[in-house]
Amino acid sequence: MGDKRFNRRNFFKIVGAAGVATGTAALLPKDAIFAKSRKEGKGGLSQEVRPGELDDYYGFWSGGHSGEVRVIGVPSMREISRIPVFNTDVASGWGITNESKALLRGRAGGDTHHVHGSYKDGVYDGKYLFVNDKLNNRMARIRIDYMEVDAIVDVPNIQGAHGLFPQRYPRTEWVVLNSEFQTPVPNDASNKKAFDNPQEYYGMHTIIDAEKMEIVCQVMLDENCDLAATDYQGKYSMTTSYNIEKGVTISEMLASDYDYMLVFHWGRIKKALAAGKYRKVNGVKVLEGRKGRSDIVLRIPVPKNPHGINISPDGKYAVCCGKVSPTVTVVELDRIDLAYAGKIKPEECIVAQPYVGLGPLHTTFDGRGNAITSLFIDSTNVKWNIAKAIEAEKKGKEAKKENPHIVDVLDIHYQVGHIMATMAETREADGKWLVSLNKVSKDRYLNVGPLKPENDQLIDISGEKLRLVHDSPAYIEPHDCIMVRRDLIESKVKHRYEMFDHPLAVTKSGVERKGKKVTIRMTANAPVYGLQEARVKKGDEVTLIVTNHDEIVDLSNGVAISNYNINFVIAPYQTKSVTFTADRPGVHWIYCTNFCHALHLEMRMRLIVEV
Ligand code: K7E
Ligand code: CA
Repeated sequence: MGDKRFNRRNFFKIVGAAGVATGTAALLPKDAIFAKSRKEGKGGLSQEVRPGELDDYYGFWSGGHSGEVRVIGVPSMREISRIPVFNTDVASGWGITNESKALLRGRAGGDTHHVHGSYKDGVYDGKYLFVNDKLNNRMARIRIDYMEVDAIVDVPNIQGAHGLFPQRYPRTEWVVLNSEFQTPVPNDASNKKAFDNPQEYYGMHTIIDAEKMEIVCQVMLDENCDLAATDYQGKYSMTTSYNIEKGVTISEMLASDYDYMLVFHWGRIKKALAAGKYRKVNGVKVLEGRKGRSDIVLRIPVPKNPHGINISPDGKYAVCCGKVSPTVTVVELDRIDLAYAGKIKPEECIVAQPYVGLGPLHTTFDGRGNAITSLFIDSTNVKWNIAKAIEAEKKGKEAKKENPHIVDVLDIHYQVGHIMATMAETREADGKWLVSLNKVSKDRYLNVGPLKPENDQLIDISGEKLRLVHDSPAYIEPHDCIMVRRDLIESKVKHRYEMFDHPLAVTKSGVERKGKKVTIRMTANAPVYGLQEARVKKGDEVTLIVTNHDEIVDLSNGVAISNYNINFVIAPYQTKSVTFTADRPGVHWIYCTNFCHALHLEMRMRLIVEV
């Protein structure tokens, strides 16, 4: 149990009893953490995480049209935290502070679908997470040490920024981001001739530099790009395309009997860039990728309107989900070299097309040669064996009839989109847990009105059969997730900020006036701010900068200005700032919103706005 004096509850008692003086926090060790690892149950996987124990995996969930990312403990399925990304979060102040506003550049709102981590040698390196914004066409990077967004890149020339995947090998230098919607390029008044001519709408496969968070280039296509993947060799990225027709209505998008899996040749892309074979559109290098005009894109025909594309953890196969076809298409990645060399036809990269059921959307892997595919229409997860599917394909029609590849089918509740197994998008897929991100929960929870939660179901995949263990409600609407072994993340995550990484970190409180601009600088040490009052004049442009000087783990302060709709939280050693116009005269209490101390309620000061 460790030293009882030092747990958080006792900390409040001690500090409370010690009085209001600042610096009482120093009575405590800086990193007093006593939680334990979970004990594994007997006879299969146990989901139980007892009080005081920690989960085995960090789950990173996209938040869909909530615009955020969520951190879920697996296997408990407890929501541990939320990382605001493209949204406004009034609890933490994301979208309210100057720091977050600078990253959001005036657009707080988003639609996150795909969260993926940065890699080294095909396994997460614990540095970054990347996430798309389908609404405003950008990509954010979250630094894992603070679990906070540190960069957002706006991507011009695309719409429906959807499939996203980082380079897996040798390390993440590039991240690819797809445009699901074709548009005119450029898409502005200069090109209004194209508005009514969908044949002049194009898709883009965008490549982003993961460190610089700048666009490397875009590959222009007639097709749209839906989901994205990268291989385990650093040679190719892939996407599915469901609108090779350039349709603008559903029936037009379904007109062709087939669509494509597109494969992008990174070596040739680098060559084309070096040779200057691009034009610049809105400041971005755009490479020619259209059919018949370029050798950097390979088009593998697949049954019409495919959706997910996932790479098996051994790096051998890409699995493309049929969506409107009840099959998945298995592409052997080694054959792509041959197809690029013109030795085989693109369709000869396909080594199996097994039946899986109705509405296959996404596939994940157990690392033991099995794939698990989500079936939206059937409302099932189907486990199937990749080698058996390939073998049956070789033997021919009769062998395929028996569906020898299917291992198990599990009913889920209901209408599943993505599924993901633990570590499945890495070389170290461990085949323990599967999460089925179901779009519909219907009757699985207490009725909360017409808008119901999603239903994330936890499934034990350690045995032959898929075993449903837990239902977990999720607020609208996660699309995808990854589950990362705890050891790859935990040691990277910090308990406090580096105070002076923030150029405005405050060490001395005070008020400074330059004309009509007033800067209020103050420290926060629970339970006091560094100032008891600040006086400004009506109409002043006020910048408030606050630094939390408490080094105690988990001792965060809030800063809220009454009637000014300003509210944010500062974690240990963190600095945040806000700028506002003092347009409401009077006495306005600035108070701490985040419970910090026995005298938390007394942690307040006056902002006096004089006329
Ligand atoms: Cu299938 Cu946006 Cu990955 Cu939703 S996407 S389910
Ligand atoms: Ca189509």
